[in-house]
Amino acid sequence: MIQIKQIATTRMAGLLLAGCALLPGATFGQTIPSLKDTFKNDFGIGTALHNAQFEERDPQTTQFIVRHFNMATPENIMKSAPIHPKWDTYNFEPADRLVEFGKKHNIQINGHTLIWHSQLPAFMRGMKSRDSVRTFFEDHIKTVAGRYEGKILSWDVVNEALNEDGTMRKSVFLDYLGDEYVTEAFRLTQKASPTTELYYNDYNNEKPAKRAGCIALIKKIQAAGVRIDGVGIQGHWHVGRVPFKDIEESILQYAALGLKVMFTELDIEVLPRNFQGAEVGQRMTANEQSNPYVNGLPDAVQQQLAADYEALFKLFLKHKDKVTRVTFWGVNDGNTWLNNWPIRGRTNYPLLFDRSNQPKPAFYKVVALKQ
Ligand code: 9MR
Repeated sequence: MIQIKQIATTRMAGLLLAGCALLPGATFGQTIPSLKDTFKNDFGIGTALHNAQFEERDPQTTQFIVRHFNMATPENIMKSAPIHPKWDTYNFEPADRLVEFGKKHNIQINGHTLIWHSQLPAFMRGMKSRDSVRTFFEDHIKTVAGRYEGKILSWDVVNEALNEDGTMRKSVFLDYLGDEYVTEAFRLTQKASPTTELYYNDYNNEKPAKRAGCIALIKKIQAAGVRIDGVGIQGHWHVGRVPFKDIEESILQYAALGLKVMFTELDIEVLPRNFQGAEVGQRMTANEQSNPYVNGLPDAVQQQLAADYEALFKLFLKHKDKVTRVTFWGVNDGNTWLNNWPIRGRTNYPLLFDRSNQPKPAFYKVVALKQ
């Protein structure tokens, strides 16, 4: 508390001083430390972006993003439904614009995602033959990964292929291609895009059972002589319940396989939820208690959120030789997916910046680790 107050006071003084020297068009946001610069010797700092942001519809938003992030993941536009809407039709325009945005602002792009059971194109629905699934699988990877060869840093080649108990998740790919499909996806991506880093990405894969399944999957890919460069732990956690021990153990175990470890979709949600993870198909019914902070976050929760982020970044820094990237799933609390999932229209507060891009106590705790 005291520390935050002190930082806040220092910040106010800083704002007043810096305010005198601001260039035309500059915002007060520029007077706070830049996240990406703060951690420039440790790991990349990323964010998920949607169209309005990478189309630069609002110059202040662009300025803010460019100041704090050096990596970006498309929140939706590179998923198979939007990028491959019909058998022989691809919509590359948004992804091309994102790549341009990255080039212009020195932001590396993490492609998300080639093979995922969710957000599949409509023509995949009801697909009932091995041959057609195989054709989709091969064409999709070849065409999409091929197009961005040399233009993006990495691909989440396969996303969320596992159940909570570590077994393979039932999907159209598992049903028709068997569990070899994961290795095969990496093999095809490597061929189509040889210079791109290749990752497996999932949520809850820091938990022991799912982690064991994830390790088995990785070992299988490696045993087949196929390249896998990293594993993404999404990091959709809940305030006061961040599984620090499991996270640390996972960093160690994944790194021991020779992989880069990254936190790819970080957010810490503060609203009531009766399950953990990020299974997009799961929903909850709204009731009187489900949206308690419409008028603001109570101080106790704000402080807990700050403490959780502080402990998390302490852990990331401890293992900075293994952790290569930390990506937040959204720029600020106003555009997080958690305002609409698992219940639509809630007021959530899972990120470091509030709805006006102002830093929250969690931001100051995180940057203070490097000061
Ligand atoms: O944040 C994304 C949201 O806008 C989409 O509606 C949703 C649909 O599938 O996907 C969200 O992103 C997910 C990511 O692609 C994979 N891991 C879980 C993320 C949150 O659901």
